[in-house]
Amino acid sequence: MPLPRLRRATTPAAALTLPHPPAETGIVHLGLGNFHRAHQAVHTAAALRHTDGPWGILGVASHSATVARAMRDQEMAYAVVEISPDDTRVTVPAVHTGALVATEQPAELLDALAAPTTAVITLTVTEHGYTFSPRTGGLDLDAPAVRADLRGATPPRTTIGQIVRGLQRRIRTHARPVTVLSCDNLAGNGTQTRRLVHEFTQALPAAERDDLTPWLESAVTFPNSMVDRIVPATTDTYRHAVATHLGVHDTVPVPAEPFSMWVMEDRFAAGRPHWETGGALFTDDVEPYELLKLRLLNGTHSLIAYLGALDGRETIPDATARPFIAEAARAVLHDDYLPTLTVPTDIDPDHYIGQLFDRWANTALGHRTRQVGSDGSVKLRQRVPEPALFHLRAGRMPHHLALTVAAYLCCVAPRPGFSPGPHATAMADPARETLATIAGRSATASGPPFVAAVLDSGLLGDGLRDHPDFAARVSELIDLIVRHGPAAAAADAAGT
Ligand code: CS2
Repeated sequence: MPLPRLRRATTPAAALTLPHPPAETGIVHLGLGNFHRAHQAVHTAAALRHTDGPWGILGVASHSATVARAMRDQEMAYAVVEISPDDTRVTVPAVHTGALVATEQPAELLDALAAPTTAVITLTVTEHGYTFSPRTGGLDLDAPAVRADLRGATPPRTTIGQIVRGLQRRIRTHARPVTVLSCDNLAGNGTQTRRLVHEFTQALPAAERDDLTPWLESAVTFPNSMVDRIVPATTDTYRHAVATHLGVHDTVPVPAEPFSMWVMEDRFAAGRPHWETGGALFTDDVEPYELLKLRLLNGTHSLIAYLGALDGRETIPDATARPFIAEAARAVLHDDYLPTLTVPTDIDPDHYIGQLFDRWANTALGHRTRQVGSDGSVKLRQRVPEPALFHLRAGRMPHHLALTVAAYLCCVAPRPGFSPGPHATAMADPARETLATIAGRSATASGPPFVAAVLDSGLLGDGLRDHPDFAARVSELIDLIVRHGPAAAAADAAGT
């Protein structure tokens, strides 16, 4: 007999983290992906268990309708399947009050952003969703979607365009304050979002700017935040886990590791849930937490993913089980990233690092190298250039950061006669075309001129183009990967 579909009524009470879904929507969330559903939604449900409030979340999917439709079919319920090698826990946060698809319901989206009851707009749209210019790191005013949003003849499609159009409507109707909270892996994610919103506003025709700029200054805050939870893509394994644990069929469960961390600045313009009772930490200075996580976890993760994919490994735990990859991960973490950080006083670095290796080794989770390796062009810019410059300016070569860039370029820049393997080939990256063009101009995707041209394109920020020694080291390591494989390159980076 087919299982009943997951709905609040069919869910065993023990799995429901909230006895009643919130009645009011106080948060509009852009980016209804797995990460949000296993992180912010879970922390919000945990907070609401302690202190009730008008903090239901309206989830907005940017493009794909699958999750939003399934959630609507399931009365906004979905399961979080928390997986560790020895345990599986299934819970149902049910904290959403609705689910929209931005491309299908643009008017509802703007209404929600402008609603006087909306106090917080949160975002998990991935690094790629911020429409950064690959050259300036600011808003990409050349991107056709950004230009269309600035013209405003059609509903806004970019996240920044949607936010600004929503805020514009807000100021025209009631001008109540609101907070925009980025929960993406960007250094200074609030500061960067604020910059993009201001740049978009400045690029609007004068007549359309209303009093937007002074109002943005006085009524809208953009706190910085650090978010952390490993959340792979959903597969049938997790649907089966829900069926086994809850006896219902959920088409869109979310897998997650047990670990979860959320640190934010307490600068909310119009109130917020008591997230501290749901496991979040508030601080005046998020930067040390952000950099710690962005470099030690995300930076090392990228190296593991690229070396792993080139070595034919499908998952991160498979990759870290390879001694040369575990060694390279330790080296990049300890030698190249750690010296660039001020570790927050409440974190014990040895414990934190030990935990990272345990988290990456979570075989039950099956996080794929292709998922972590995707969008490297936008991710690496947040992870690699600053630490690399820290060392280069002090006259030291960060060999394992050079290896990270080399392995990335081997995965996504085509070179004749070399196949990076199926996991690298499956990595999506907005810069694939640009890299192919640069490779075409340099005759091949290796050699110092190719790497110099990549650095010159601004793909990894500005500073690295002034360090030809870094380009030369990346080029040597590319050569080793192509001729002898990733293990040989890792041995060379380690100086062995
Ligand atoms: C990963 C992150 O895909 C990636 O680039 O490094 O998604 C990572 O799993 C999360 O940031 C963990 O919090």
